[in-house]
Amino acid sequence: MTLVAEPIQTFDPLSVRKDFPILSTESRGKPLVYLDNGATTQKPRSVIETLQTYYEKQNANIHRGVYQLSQLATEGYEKARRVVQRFINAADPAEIIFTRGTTESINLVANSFGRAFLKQDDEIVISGLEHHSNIVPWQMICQQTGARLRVIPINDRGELQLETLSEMLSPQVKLVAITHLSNSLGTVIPLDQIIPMVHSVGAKILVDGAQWVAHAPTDVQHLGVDFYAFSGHKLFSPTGIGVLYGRREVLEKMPPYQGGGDMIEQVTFEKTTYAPLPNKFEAGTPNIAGAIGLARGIEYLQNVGLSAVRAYEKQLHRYLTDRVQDIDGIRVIGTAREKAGVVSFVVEQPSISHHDVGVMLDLEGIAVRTGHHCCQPVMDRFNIPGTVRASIALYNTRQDIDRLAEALEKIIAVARTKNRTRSGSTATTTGLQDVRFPDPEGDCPETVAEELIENFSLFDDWKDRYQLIIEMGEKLLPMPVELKNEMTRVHGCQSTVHLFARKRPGTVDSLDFLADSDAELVRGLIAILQKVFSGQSARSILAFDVNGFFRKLGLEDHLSMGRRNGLAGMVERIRSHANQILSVSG
Ligand code: 7TS
Repeated sequence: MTLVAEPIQTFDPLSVRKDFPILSTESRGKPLVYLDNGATTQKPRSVIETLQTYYEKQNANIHRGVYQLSQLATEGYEKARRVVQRFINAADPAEIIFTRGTTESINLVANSFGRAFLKQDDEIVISGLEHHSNIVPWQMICQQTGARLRVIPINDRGELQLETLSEMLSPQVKLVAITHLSNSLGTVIPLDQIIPMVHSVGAKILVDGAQWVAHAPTDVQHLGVDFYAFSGHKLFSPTGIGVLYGRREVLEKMPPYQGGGDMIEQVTFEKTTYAPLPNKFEAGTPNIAGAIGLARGIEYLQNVGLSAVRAYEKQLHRYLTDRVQDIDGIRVIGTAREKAGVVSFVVEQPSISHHDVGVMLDLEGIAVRTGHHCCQPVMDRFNIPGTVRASIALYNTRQDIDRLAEALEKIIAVARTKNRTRSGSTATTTGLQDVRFPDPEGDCPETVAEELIENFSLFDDWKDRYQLIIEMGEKLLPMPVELKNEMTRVHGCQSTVHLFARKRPGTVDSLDFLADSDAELVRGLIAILQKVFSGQSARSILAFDVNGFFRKLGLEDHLSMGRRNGLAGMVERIRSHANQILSVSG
């Protein structure tokens, strides 16, 4: 698609897709379906080329060189500020502060506004929908100042309870920090109702626009916000660049957040005076290429036309919601009347952990996010550990959603068939003597490990190795429910994991263990650990090079960081039992 001066009001998603090189690549041997735009968006060719051109032809530090290159870079950076200003309709470019992203923008306000205006017993109000980055900075500043953090609750649909907000608001409230669009549930917040309420008690309002800005036009003056934060990478632009908009009158009264170069007027050892806005808040060399790339990303979106994007995505979101909720066995989490961008759900019948669904979708070339989405309080509110989340952008199509729905239907159908044939891992028992533990598979962990490595080496493709792990998990010996308690729970895993170990009867220092998880992949990993360790002597378990073994199986490269941490947690638990056995047996 070529860039045009006037926004086009209808657009063809297939033509838009051609502007994003990554969308024509494959993942796991299948055409990529990218539905994780809430985490980050893909970049159009114009943004990628802008970065390259900047580094090839314009790179220099800004605001300081007398030479032409530095002036070019400075012009590009300051032009980017004006592009952002117009994008959100700020009154003045000085109200646009470049940051690393939403997280840094919020931390800036929490620290600077907090230090200037918060005291004991003041109140900060946030909502039950917030991302951790709009919770933790406020908790930290409350601890430092003695202010209190209060939370607007959400209802079963995932909407804010505005009646409670109106009860909470009092002159003690100094700031309300709230998302514009929830990243975990897709709820759109009725800012037009909230902002006048907040201002009526003299409080300031910060809006976290991380999820919103790519989906619809934003006008900070019309909204009447005091602060508005967003990230470039969720807006078709590079990572490491973001924006804090602040009303000039408020920013003027706030002290700098960080000290350093480019934010001063004059420095002596006795006293420093600060530069005017926006430099006061931009200490050090900023992300110059990032800012220029962000301006290009915004221009791209403006050329497509945000109103057209909004209209198209509304239909697409409706289609996504309908397709997902029509699948038997799936429950959509978050059913607010006004939603955008995101559809979150759990697979309940049969119950399949969000992580397993994500891994199985990945094998079909479909990228979604799974987990708590950095919104643990939202998950707690719905009493679930996490969800599967599909989040759309302007380049997604009905075909993408059809691929997702078809893959989900297949995953559920396969799980139902397996459940019918599975012996059941929730066996109960009356005493430990009835419980079956696996017998050792070899003389020592090394021999079993070698055999496993050989089996795995028959499969080059991770997809086949993954299948092998899942099949091993299916043969796991059942762990009685009585053994699944807080004592046997292994924390630090994304899924629920229990591990019970004991000295193997009739041996000097061998270890037996049983473990189970609600996640299929983890059951497979448990089976691997069991083959290598169960029935082996504590000494040989402690001597075994487990990391080398995982590397050779290919686990290091293919497991997510969370899964690797969980696996390390299980190994740690096994090793600590081995140590205990040794200390008792002397
Ligand atoms: N606020 C919201 C509402 C977000 O969704 C995110 C990131 C942030 C703040 C933090 O943005 P950052 O750019 O500073 O990291 N949300 C997500 C997500 O939903 N999946 O990955 C990141």
